[in-house]
Amino acid sequence: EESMDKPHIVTCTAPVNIAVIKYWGKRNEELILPINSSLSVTLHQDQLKTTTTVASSRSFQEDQIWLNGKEEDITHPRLQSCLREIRRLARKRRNDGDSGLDSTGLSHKVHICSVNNFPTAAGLASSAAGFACLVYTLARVFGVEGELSGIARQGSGSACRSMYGGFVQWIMGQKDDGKDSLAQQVEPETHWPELRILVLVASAERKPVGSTSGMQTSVQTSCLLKHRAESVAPGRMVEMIEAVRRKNFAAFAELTMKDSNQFHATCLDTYPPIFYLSSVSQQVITLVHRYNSYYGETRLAYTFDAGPNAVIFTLQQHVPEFVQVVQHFFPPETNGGQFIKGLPVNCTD
Ligand code: 2P0
Repeated sequence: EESMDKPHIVTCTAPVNIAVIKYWGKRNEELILPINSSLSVTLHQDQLKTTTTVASSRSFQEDQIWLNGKEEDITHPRLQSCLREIRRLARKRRNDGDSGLDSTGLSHKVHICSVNNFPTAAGLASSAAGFACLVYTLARVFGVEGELSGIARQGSGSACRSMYGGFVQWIMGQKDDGKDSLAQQVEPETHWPELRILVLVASAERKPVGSTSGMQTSVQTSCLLKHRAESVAPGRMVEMIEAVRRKNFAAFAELTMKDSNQFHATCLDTYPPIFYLSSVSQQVITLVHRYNSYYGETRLAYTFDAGPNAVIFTLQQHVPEFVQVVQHFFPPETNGGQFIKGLPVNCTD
C-alpha cells in the first residue's frame, strides 16, 4: 500500500478582481454577509494572481499553511471556515454514494502553499485571489464540485467574486444564514474584448487600516455608508449591469468613478476617518478628468480600493496614448517615492 502514503498534490491559480461597485460593510461578521451587492471585473488568469498548491497525505500530522513562503497560523477562523466547509461538502458527497476514488481521504491533513505575484495587502485585492484559490484548490483535492462562492465568501467577502471570470456580481442575499449571498457571472470574459485594465502602482506598502476593521468602523459610525447601502448601491447595480451588457463604456466608466468616489467619501465619513487615497491618487483622478474633458468624451475611468493604487479602465485603442500621458506626468526616474513607481500594464493581450 505504498501508494496510499504518496501525497495527493493539486496546484491552481486564481486572478484578482477589481470592484466597480464596491463592497464595504458587513451585516454579519462571522458569515461575511455584506450590506450591499457589488460588481467586479475579474482579471485575466496570467496577470495579478495567486497560485496555491495543496498536498494531502495520511502521514501529515496536522493542517499547515505557508503564505509567500512564510508559515502562517492555520487556526485563523476564516481559514478554518473554508477547510471545514470543504470537508463538510466532501463528506456529504461521499455519504450520497460518490466514492471520491480519485480524491483525498476525509481524515487526511493538508499542507497549503500560496504565493501572490503582486504585493500583498497593498490594496490590490490579495485576499480575494488568495481565498478564491484556496477554496478552489481544496475542492479539487477533496473531489468537491459545484457552487463554491459561498465558501470563498467565508474566507474573504471579495473572494467570492474571483470564483468566476468576466463580469461578476456578488448578490448580497436576504437570508440570515447567508445561503443566498453568492457570486454570479453577469457576462463571461469574452463579452467585452476591447476593455483594458491598467494598474498604476503608487505604493506597494501595506495599508494602514485593513479592510475588515475599516469597514467595521464605517458600519458603526458612517451615516453616509448606511445611505449608500440602502439608497444608492441597489440602483447602481442595475445601471452597471445594463452598461456592461450593452458595452456602454461611458456609462460604465462614469458609474465606476462615482462609486469609487462614494466609497472613499464613506471612508472620510467614518469616525475616526480612514484615508486610502494619497496625493498621487488625487493627481491621477484630476488627470483622468482632464483627459476626458479634453476629448469631450469619457475614455478613461479610475477606481481605488483600500489603498492609493489606481486601477484605470479604458478601451484598447486608447492604451498607448494614455501610457504616454502617464509617463509624461509621472516620470519613473523622478519618483523619489512621491510619484508612480513602475507601471504594470495589465492588458488582456
Ligand atoms: C471590493 N474592497 O468590493 C471592496 C472595495 C475594498 C474596497 O472587498 O473583511 O478584503 O475579507 O470581507 O473582501 C476588501 O474587503 O474584506 C474589499 P473581508 P475584503 O473589492
